[in-house]
Amino acid sequence: MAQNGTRASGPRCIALVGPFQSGKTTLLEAILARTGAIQRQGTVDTGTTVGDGSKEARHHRMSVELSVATTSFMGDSYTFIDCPGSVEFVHDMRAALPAVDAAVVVCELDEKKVPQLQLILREIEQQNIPRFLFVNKIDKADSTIHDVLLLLQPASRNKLLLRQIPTFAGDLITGFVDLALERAFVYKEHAPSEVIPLEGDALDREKTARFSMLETLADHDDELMEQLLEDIQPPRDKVFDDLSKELREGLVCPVLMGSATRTNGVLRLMKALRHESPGVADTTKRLSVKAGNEPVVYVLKTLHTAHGGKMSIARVLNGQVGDGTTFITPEREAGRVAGVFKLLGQTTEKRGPAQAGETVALGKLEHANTGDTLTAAKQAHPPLAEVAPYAPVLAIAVVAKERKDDVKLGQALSKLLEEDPSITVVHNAEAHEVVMWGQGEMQLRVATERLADRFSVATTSHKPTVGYRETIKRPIVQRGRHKKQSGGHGQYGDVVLDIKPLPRGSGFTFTEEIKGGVVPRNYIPSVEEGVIDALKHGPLGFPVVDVAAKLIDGSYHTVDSSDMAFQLAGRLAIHEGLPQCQPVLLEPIYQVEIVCPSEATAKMNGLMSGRRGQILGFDTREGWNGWDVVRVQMPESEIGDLIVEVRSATAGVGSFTFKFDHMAELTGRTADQIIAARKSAAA
Ligand SMILES: Nc1nc2c(ncn2[C@@H]2O[C@H](COP(=O)(O)OP(=O)(O)O)[C@@H](O)[C@H]2O)c(=O)[nH]1
Ligand SMILES: [Mg+2]
Repeated sequence: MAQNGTRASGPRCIALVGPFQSGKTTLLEAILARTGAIQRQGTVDTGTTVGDGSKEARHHRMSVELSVATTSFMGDSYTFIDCPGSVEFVHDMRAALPAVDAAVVVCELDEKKVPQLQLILREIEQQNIPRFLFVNKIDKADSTIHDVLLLLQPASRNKLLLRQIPTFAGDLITGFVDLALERAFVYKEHAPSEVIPLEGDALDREKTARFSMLETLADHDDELMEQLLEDIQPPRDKVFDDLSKELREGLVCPVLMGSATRTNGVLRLMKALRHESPGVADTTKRLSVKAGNEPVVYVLKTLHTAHGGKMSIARVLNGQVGDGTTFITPEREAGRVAGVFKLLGQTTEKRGPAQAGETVALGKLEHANTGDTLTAAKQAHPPLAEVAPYAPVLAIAVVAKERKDDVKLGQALSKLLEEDPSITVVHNAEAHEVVMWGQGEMQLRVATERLADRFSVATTSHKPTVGYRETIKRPIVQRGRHKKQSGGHGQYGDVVLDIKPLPRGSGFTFTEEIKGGVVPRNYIPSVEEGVIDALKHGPLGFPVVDVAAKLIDGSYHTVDSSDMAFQLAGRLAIHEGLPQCQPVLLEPIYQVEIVCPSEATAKMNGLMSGRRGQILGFDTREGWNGWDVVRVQMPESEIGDLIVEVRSATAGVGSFTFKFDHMAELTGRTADQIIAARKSAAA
């Protein structure tokens, strides 16, 4: 084949991305088998693939973190990053994308999966990553494949360009025609496809399809446009050059096809990557890596392995990295490399220094995090990319099964967060809970499994405590007298409080109007302390808010009065007064913004009415063809597992963000149940 003049050289780093279950892990396996990195092609169903090698991934039969494997093809090194497709694990992909030269977006010809494809493409578009589409599972497709572009184009912001068309025997797809090469191939199972003559019906279809491919390319190439208008056949090299150039510039997204399970179309994909994919030189330009001799690397993933300790999977973008290379970031010293490893899934192999373009695991960089830009230069390199995780949508409270593991749990959690920055941990001091926030049920389940398997901390989990409060609806003037006469020294404190409800959101105020020193000045702060303490548990069992307490009267005893006695008197007044003030439960109400494909918008209505939600309005989602935004108000307790239902109503793609809005009174049966539950928990 003619060599393309602008072909990138050196090691490549390619992301395999796409909807859940589209066949990325299987495709990686096929690539590794085809390029000779492994002897036998394993399968996901038997748990024998290089990707998904972790205990959790095998257990759930799905990718729950990215897998990295390096192979070589025709003298060049290629590292593939197999990214999980589930939205819950999307941060792994987002954080890895800056490092790659190109992405292969694996998809299926399934209308139901188009929104998921759109979601993934959006991430790639936002980071300007050159991308190919690989239409997988072609062995299952039928003749409707003619409509590939019709089905998939709406998901993509740039123009899809069909590079191959299938050939049929009856309804079965038996091979393909490569429109750039103008050659026909028949698929052979687990063997390279065979070239066959291009003739008959296939030739006619090839002519039409090739013309439309060239037309798409000509949109950005005037010379080609003229050639097409004058019916001149452009030279093959020019077509390849254009394909490569327009791919790099993000103008088009070439579409290839095949079957990962049968290793069909895999060699073509590798050749397309070899000839058309950008290399590290383009990527350093895209990321604005400063030229120089010093090493610059981007950390795309952090792992804590059972044996090797901490590993930072990193792409070398400039210079050379070896044992002993000492890195800094703009904020800190990141550590000193102890071991450079080649990765093949879970297998690590120690190797020599890594050159620009290579993707390797670096050992023992104690203070390097996912997303860091590291350099060994004296001056830190500005961050090449900043990928903030999405705000979490689901929380669980985690408790170590054994009390003695409390400290270990804290340490394990911090390692877990290093591995997956899309999880956050919040300590709820009021409820004495460690609350783990994440992107979905599966992610949190896997997180607790990792705590047990990898960090040896067994935990249990439960729903986090909702931030209920209570307040009062009526005022009262209440006396609180603490008096004890036992033997010698007695205790005496006596106060009268004017207790009043305050408007919602005011919190708490304490004032005094003591005349004639009936309560001596020095005891007044103690009264306030006692009141504050008593308000921590109101008559319904919750912290009391939106109350004013004014100290208006009282009495004291020259010998028996003390700070303690006045504190107790203050508490007593609250304890005895509040039950008579018509206490009422307050629950936190949140403003929730749900995003979903428009077909699912109507379902959100039903979802809300079942969850005491109130719809505030609908809108089309800006910049998202076929998506809506639904704004609702909803109690915190109902948001708990909302994501589970939103996802199931939207084939996994819907999501939401939320923020606290206000506290609202809650009465009736729901309130009674909450109060009863609190009482029995306290008992
Ligand atoms: N028929 C068919 N099934 C495939 C193909 N590629 C993958 N699969 C199956 O699709 C399922 C999901 O594959 P997997 O590689 O785990 O998808 P991932 O979630 O994208 O990594 C598995 O059951 C695979 O065996 C293919 O080309 N043809
Ligand atoms: Mg996978």
